[in-house]
Amino acid sequence: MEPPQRQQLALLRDGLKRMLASGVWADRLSMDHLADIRDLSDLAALPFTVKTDLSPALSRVIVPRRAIVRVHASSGTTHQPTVVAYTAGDLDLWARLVARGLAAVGVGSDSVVHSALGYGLFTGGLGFHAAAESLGATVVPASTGRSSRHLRLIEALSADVLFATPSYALHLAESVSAPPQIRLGVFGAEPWSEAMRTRLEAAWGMTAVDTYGLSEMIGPGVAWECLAKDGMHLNEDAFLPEVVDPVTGAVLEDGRIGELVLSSMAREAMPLLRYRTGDLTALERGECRCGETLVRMRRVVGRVDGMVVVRGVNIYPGQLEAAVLSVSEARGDWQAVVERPENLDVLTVTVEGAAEIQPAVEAALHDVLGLRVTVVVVPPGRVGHGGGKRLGIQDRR
Ligand code: DLL
Repeated sequence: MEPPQRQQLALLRDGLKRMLASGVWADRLSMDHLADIRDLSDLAALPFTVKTDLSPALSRVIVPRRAIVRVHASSGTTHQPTVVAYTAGDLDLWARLVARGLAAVGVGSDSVVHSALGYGLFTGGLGFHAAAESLGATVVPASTGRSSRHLRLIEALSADVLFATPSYALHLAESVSAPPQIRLGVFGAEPWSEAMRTRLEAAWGMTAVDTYGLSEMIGPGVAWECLAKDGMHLNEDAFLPEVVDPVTGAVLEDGRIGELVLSSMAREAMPLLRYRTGDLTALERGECRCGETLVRMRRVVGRVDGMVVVRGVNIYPGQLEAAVLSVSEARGDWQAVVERPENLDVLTVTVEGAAEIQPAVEAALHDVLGLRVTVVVVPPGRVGHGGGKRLGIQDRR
């Protein structure tokens, strides 16, 4: 067995032992489960954890209350927010895992980082903040909202790195004729496409990289893209990844797209076994061009629950985004709603731009989806962006 696999097996067994000793998981796990684990592949025989297993709030914390130093919550766009807890050791691990990805793309003591991620219950702001500070960077905790202030601050403080959701970064760039130059953008927290990367890089004159995480695991810091931009390196020394068939739960081989399942056995306060993330991606092994050997996860293509079926066609938000952005005159802010007046599904996509682009956007959407879509073009600034995550396709049927 390869040494990293041996480490992962030790991590799994240790995490499971702590979960069992706490009694918190007695309804789901027993000593038999621990005895069954002889090899990493035995992970597949253990039960899954789903979002509803994590309520009521803090019921799955396996350390005494006095060991908890912080709580955060998932953004909860599709469900109730889930509260997650951290010990001091978890915060330290978190900063190290996020810092690993930031260091790989050159964030260090010479960097001035403008963080337009939300500070608060959302893990993005504080999670990235601690990591960038630990690398010695100068961090501007600008948080979300007030676009003009962001642009003024970036200019005044000569920031060279931007942390934001990709949709908000594009919104900021498009709210002025010439945004300040930024060297590097570190983006995540919502699905985004290669078309969006191209747009962002052109708008800011930057290199844009992807980063992935979720509150239930720790927040950002699960996986990070290096400058080779060839998939995100998954921090396997803290999270054990699997990709499963979303319907049957069977583990899929590397390269196949399915639901990402993660086990956070290095966590102290709230380790989770085989957590169903709901995110669709594929895993790939082998050395990256940057020399890193951690398993890579592909760009998230959507969520298991983010798909809407319109007149029998499965549609993911990422497809809409790619189609809208393929029309160069269309701006990056868009909204999509499905309704069912008179028993017929109608998908309406609202985009910002000049009225003349309407037929081009309609054609691009028809091309990508194979479906007629109603396109409404509104003047720039009407769709708007508060700085948080972009909502998916709203289903009002
Ligand atoms: O969004 C953590 C984060 C903050 C990641 C900042 C990256 C940057 P939650 O609010 O719990 O945590 O939302 C987690 O967001 O299950 C995915 O559906 C989605 N998501 C996060 N990163 C990406 C990404 C943070 N790079 C949920 N691409 C996850 C696509 C992402 N989706």
